Amino acid sequence: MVKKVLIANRGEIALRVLRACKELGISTVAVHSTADNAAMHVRLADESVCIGPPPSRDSYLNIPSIVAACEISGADAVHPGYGFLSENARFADILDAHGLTFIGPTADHIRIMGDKIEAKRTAKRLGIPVVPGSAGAVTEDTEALRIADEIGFPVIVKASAGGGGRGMKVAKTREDMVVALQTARQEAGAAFGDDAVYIEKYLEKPRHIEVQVFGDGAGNAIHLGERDCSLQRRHQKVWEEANSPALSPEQRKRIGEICANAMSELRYRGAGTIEFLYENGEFYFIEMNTRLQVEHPVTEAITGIDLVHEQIRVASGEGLSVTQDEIVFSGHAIECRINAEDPRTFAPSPGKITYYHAPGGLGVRVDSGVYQGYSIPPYYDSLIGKLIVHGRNRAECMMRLRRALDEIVVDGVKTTLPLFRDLVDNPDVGAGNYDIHWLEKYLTGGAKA
Ligand code: MV4
Repeated sequence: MVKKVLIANRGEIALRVLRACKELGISTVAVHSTADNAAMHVRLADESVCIGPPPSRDSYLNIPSIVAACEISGADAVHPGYGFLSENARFADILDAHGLTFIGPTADHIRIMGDKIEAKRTAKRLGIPVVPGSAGAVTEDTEALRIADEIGFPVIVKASAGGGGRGMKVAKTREDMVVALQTARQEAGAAFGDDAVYIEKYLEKPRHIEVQVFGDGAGNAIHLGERDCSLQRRHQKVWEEANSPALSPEQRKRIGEICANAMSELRYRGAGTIEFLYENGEFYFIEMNTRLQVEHPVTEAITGIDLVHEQIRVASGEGLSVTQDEIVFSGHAIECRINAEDPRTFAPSPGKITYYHAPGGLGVRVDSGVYQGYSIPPYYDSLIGKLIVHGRNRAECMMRLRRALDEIVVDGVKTTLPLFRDLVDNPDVGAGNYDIHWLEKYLTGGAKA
């Protein structure tokens, strides 16, 4: 087992990883920018190293500083959390070259999935259903038109180096096609230094359903069910739940097995998330994330499995602690992302938390790095905590969520809590009746009451 883990992240996820390390008897090293001297992860870690000034590029993204922090602290492994360097293949290679363990997949697997064309080609080869579209990159207008005519309009042009909603253009008709292709190409070239684009059938009202997978790198792989992340705004997830209200147990088992078999064949190591659009009973692969995700606690709630423990185990070469047959899915879980933002405009609201009270009770979990008197710095994303609620079924989960939202108090900054108090009482949300566009329509007053 690894002995001393450097946590190359901040905020709630740094604390989340720290807790798993403590449970496993592993020493922890926090790294932090000068804006995070007073952060909870720094206080709770066994050791801490300041790695630079507030801007991420000079601290949490600064690879030489992080490698140096490993050397001075004697850490033998690095957990990257999510965001920052978590999907940086070069970082994984550099750690490897220094004899340090990257708690994540191989650099090669990160690289494959980071290239969306290569990811889709790989998924298809492994038997995962993909969105109909071009076989690879499309360079010629005539070729683009031929493919679009074949699959039918509307189509979407996506940047191969994009992902997470960056670099996409929809063409509703044949007339839009040439402009969509040109703009997508041009924007991709400017944003990513890679202008490769591909074409897909545009799905109009899908849900976003993602499957949690885990591999040991030796061909053993499992799935931990799915999460429904359709409630989002501008590609930022707001509310996630497991199971998806849209799936039957048979559909869950089938897509889960397809994903686990694919990861087994790929000899994937570590945690992964296979993202699908789901429409009219069919799954369509869009991307794979090669990291632990923000919303992983809903999966932990329904399986009882600590995903960070599993990450550390497989990175240490110990193998997974469970087989597929041993996994029992139990009840329902919902996560609300609490952001320090105006609940209507979503404008960031950094500043001092003057009063804080966390909710508690059966089935309630709060993952957060904040405390009363803490000042949220303005330099990073606005996620300040996650409220995760579990119940024996979705109705009980919603009931418990309503109660927990009533208990929690965060004063001094604006938060998204009022939005969740509205959502938990909304009939569509209550019925699980929503797609990826629902929240944005609701926020602009277009959704059914
Ligand atoms: C799509 C799509 C419709 N059809 N692909 C956006 C994020 C990126 N991961 C993929 N995205 C989409 N791809 C096809 N063929 C609609 C979206 C999309 C979306 C997907 C998931 C969650 C929220 C979304 C919001 C807008 C668009």
